[in-house]
Amino acid sequence: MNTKIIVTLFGMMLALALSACAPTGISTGSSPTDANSIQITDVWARTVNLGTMEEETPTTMDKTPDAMGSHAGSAMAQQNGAVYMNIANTGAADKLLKAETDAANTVELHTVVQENGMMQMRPVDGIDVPANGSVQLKPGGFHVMLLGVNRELKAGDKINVKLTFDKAGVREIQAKIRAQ
Ligand SMILES: [Cu+2]
Repeated sequence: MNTKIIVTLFGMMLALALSACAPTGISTGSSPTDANSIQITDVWARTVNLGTMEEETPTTMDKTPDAMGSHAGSAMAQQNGAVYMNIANTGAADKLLKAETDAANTVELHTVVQENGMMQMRPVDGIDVPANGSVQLKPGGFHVMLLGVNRELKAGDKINVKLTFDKAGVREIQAKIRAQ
């Protein structure tokens, strides 16, 4: 315990001494400039209909609410959505750890895996953003899962999304609602 503190203190003193010598400082991997190395673009979220049957529903052939109890029930059940985006990184490897939005009760980070010929969603503890690379959140792959969407998400609307990265910290972005 004591040696740990001493080593840490020594490390801090060494870092201070070195940064005093070099005006630009040392790249520690957690410097504030890391926030600038993450660029988030093409942020969009799927439209979510909260079960109110609107006149604009294009296909009525596949949905007959009164014919099936499950459909009638699903109108009452929670509606889920997803947010997609491209995350580019010009710096060291980073990781998206958390996503939040007030448009859903619960927000998770998901991936899609193929199991026994079925595509299944799985929660992940984070989404790696490679150094000097990018990761795309897209249908059929990584996505921000919105569980229990609490308002109608219509095409053209926007929702606020807060992302927390391991190194870049918190980024607040807006997702535009799109049909696909
Ligand atoms: Cu999902």
